[in-house]
Amino acid sequence: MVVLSQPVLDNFSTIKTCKFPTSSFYCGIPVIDLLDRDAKTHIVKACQEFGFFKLVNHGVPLEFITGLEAEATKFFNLSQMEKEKAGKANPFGYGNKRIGSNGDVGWVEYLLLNTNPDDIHQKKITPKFNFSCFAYRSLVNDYMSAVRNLACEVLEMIADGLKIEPRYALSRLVRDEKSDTFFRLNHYPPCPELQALCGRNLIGFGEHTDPQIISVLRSNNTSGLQISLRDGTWVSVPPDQYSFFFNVGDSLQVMTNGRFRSVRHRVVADGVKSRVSMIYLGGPPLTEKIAPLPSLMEQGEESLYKEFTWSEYKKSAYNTRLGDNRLAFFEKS
Ligand code: GA4
Repeated sequence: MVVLSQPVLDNFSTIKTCKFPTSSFYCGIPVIDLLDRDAKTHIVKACQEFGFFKLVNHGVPLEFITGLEAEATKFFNLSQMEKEKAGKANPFGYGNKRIGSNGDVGWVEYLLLNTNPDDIHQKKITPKFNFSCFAYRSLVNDYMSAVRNLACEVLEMIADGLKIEPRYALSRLVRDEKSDTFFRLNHYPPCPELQALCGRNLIGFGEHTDPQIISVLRSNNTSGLQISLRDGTWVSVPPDQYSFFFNVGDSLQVMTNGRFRSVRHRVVADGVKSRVSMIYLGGPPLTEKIAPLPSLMEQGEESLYKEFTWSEYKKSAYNTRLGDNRLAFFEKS
């Protein structure tokens, strides 16, 4: 048995660890080529079976991605004092280890942004927080608009694949100027001490589902992302810095009346390498009603969920712990 010395334990005691080998990769992750003419069929299948897929040939210019990653790395390399000048992630700004406000922690530091000027949470932003002071404001804008377009293209392919009408029924929600979209830059520092001491890795971001419609993730070449399969088995996703990974969120699960699966996922910090990821979390406007799309419902099919607006769902989600099943409160019994 390995006994951890007290200082090492003190540093990590509240953060969970995991003995999962992050380097034994699962080879069954669906890979969709955007240029494939059957892409929409493959996307629908992947969203039903996994709630997750990798997209290649996506057309987002590499310089948008590498430029933003370089600036994010510069930011995370600043001193703690400099980073804290971004203001606390309460709820938008810089955060370190604490995730949300209900006691969750992880081996992660991050910048969390929201693009909706109407969000009541925005009022809580500390006066110090002014994202435009960062050199990469325009890089974030270029990246966000390219990824938003990509997310819309994928949502329109989903609508086509599911025969939803009109085909912009889903994409309009994230395209809307009032779309409640989040953007998250995460840095998972390596933790060699713990790995050397007991062969365990720290949980960077605990298991959860994303509340929004669709999430688009890009990371550097460090592993760590794991998804839960339908049978509950956790598998490691091979990293690929040139591709995007798409997650179905809770709202899309509801809008497809459970046909699509909001995927549970988590991130395990690497023992030796830093992981940097950027996630676009495409959400609807706050006032939007989240319900199964009428053109998808078969005759006599009933909604599995009670009616709610995105604002109601978000409010409820922010009162939960990271790993909770947030949709359970809205399921019809
Ligand atoms: C999970 C997905 C997004 O990262 C996020 C997270 C949010 C936060 O970090 O503030 C939450 C989490 C996420 C769901 C439950 C609540 C809120 C932390 C948490 C414990 C930005 C989001 O939208 O929901």
